[in-house]
Amino acid sequence: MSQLITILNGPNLNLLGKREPEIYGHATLADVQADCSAVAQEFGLTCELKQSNIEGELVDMIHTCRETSAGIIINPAAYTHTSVAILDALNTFDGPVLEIHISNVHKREEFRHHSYVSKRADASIVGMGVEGYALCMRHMGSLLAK
Ligand code: CA2
Repeated sequence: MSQLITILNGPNLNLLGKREPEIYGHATLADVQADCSAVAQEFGLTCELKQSNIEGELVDMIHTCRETSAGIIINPAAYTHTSVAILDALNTFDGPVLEIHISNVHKREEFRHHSYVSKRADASIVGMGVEGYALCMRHMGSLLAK
């Protein structure tokens, strides 16, 4: 059976493509899922995309990944900058963790410059728009092939 990659998305990302296109672009999470599935297929992987606006639900999703998933791609959204709980949960996961931010958080407000998740992530992509998700999937493919 092929390995599963889970793509986790934090608060407000359900609005992707529907609000603030000047920052986050026009693509929706459904588009992200389609792009990532195509790349996953190239590597013989499968992927699922999940989103929650609730911190504890994201923690539960990460715990589920311990049983189901070979790797995690995560955009924790605002929880990036605040959540020790999500960092602690990611630290219980053994596989690769890749962090993605659609916008270039380093060009934005000071409070977006720090990421708790970066303390666990094996690599991060910021500022490449939604294309960053598919790039993470490609990197995941090469990491898992090693
Ligand atoms: O750039 C990113 O991907 C962020 O993780 C997005 C978060 C923000 O808090 C982080 O600092 C950087 C915000 C997600 C909000 O998503 C929306 C999408 C469309 C419309 C409105 C909000």
